[in-house]
Amino acid sequence: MAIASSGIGTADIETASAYDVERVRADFPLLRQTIEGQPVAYLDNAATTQKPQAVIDALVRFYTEDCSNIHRSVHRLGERATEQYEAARGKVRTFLNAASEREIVFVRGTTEGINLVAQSFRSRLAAGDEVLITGLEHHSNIVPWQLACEATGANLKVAPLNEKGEVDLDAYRGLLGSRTKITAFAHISNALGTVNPIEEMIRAAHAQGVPVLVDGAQAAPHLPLDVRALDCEFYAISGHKMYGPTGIGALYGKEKWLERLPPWQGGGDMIRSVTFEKTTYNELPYKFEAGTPNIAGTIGLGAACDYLQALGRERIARYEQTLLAYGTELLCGVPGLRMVGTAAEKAGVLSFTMAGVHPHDVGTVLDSLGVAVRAGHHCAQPVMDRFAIPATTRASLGLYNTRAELDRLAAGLRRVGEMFR
Ligand code: 7TS
Repeated sequence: MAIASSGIGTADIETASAYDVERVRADFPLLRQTIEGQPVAYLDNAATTQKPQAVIDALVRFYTEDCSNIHRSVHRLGERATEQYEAARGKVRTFLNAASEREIVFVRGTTEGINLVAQSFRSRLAAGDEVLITGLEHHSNIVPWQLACEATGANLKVAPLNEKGEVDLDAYRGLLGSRTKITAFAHISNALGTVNPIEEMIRAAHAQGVPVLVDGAQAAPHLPLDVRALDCEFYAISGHKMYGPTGIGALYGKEKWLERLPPWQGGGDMIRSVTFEKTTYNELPYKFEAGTPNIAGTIGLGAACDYLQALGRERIARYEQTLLAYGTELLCGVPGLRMVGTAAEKAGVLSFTMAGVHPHDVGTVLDSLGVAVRAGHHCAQPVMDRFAIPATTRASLGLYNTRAELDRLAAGLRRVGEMFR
């Protein structure tokens, strides 16, 4: 599934050239905006992505024509809202290739998906047990496990990274053992772009009987996904990083595991019956969906799944790989620039430092040129610590970015170098 960042073959170039990026860009109204007299070069896709008209229309249509609560009203607005909400679940199931819609829980995003598992999993953790993560995790795949460990006396173990920003697989395997109760890792690192060899990591965990949670926040917009082939127990995604709305995401969980885990939030819709003496819970996936959900957002997420499927996820991945190769070469030629994260398998993230210039200054100068990047620790402070730097500047690519935008990025960085010399 991972795509090599080097050695792009002729077939890939042919596929990439068949990809009409200008047509794709026309689907995204925000990209028509100018900043400082230039069209915005939006290179902050790892933080959030822009939305195609089809997603915006789905939100507007819901609020204009179908607004109602779900799973309760007998009137037809309620029926329409429920139908669309559940249709979106089917789209996410297809997007992830899950076996059943019972395995798709709607949540606020990846953060909430991970918190759901970490919280529910407390019932299975005791003093001396271990939770294994890696050194490249986003804070949202660290802190929920720290909270679970604090509450239960379990210990958090961390597999280290090498100089390129790859997980040391031997160390990872060595840390898996009879005490390990669950392991959680990112499919793709937001700070470095590393694509983890998750198939191998899942196999290694399963060989020890350890269930796996994959943080798919950065993979969902970039790679075709198949949770059944991966065989992971849990996979978490965020709508807003895959061209869908904010405040909505999904947690895939194997039915067996979702049945096993207790609910983590109580409220309406997650119950079958309630008395003061005893409450019984609703069937899957509703057991984990307490309260009125983000109905419009869910429908918008379904529209984003449709959009990515129609464009072709394999084609998107190939196109972005050609962009990454182009951008990497350009940036490596900028004087004083050091790339942070040089894994053999990478997705479209260019994280770097510039000698003698603070990343925030780099970001501010680029903004004045209409180039939007992120500067900071990217909610992955342990990654920064590993490379002994406080922050990086990060350009992260999406399916609508172009070589011309990367040219503008590189020209801007040369300008930064001259300004701060
Ligand atoms: N996991 C990874 C790998 C992420 O990149 C992010 C967000 C999250 C989890 C959390 O996702 P959320 O949708 O629940 O917030 N990453 C970033 C980023 O790189 N810049 O801003 C948010």
